[in-house]
Amino acid sequence: MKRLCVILALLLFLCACGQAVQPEEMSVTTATTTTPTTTEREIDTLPAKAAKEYASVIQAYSKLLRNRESEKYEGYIAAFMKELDVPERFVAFTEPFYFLSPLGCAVYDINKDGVSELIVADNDYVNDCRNIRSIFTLKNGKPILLGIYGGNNYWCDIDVDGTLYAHGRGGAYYFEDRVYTLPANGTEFCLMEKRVMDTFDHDNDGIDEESYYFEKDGVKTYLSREEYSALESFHVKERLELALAPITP
Ligand SMILES: [Ca+2]
Ligand SMILES: [Ca+2]
Repeated sequence: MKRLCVILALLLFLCACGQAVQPEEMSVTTATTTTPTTTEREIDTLPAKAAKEYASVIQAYSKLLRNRESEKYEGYIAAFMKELDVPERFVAFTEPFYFLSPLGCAVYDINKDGVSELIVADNDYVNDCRNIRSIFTLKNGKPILLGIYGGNNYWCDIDVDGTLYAHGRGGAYYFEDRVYTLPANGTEFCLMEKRVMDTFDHDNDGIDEESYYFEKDGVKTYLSREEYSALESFHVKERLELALAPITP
């Protein structure tokens, strides 16, 4: 059962990242985390123009927060997906909506193409991450969902250069770190690289297998535990300090 839950959670994480689903397996351990530099930046949190452009998103989140305890919450999530015309690849990924904390939002031109993206995030940090919940951009004046993040074991942070760092954990057995960038005018984040630590007992013989690997451009390279831990590119370097405008329920 534990294994099933972990795999299910992993599938959801992969789905959230807009990638082909490859059910690999699980792992233990503590991932090495480098403490990011946090730079205070003056960001116009939510200018009137952006508040208007992204009003449908902000209102949709308000409605979710307001009805968080409703018995019909599932229906509210479905309505959220429909109202915002959420791309098919995200529709089944509802887990994050069951773990909503107080939320805020801000705009930032992640890919420096002149269009500011809307970033919805928790007001509080989680696991030393900003804990981004979703990111939207505008296409022909309409908000388009680029990604949904978060949930019980997932969190996500962003660097001032627009690089997105997504982290997923499947119990104590599996850790995955992914690095994404958003191309100019893009409607999807591109996976740049990922690393995986997997110490699940795959053959169920009571002994955990251990594997560590790095993946880039579809090429998987297996590593020793030391090599895995020495990889440094998987955590935010200069965190984008978002001064969030609260989303009121
Ligand atoms: Ca942009
Ligand atoms: Ca085994």
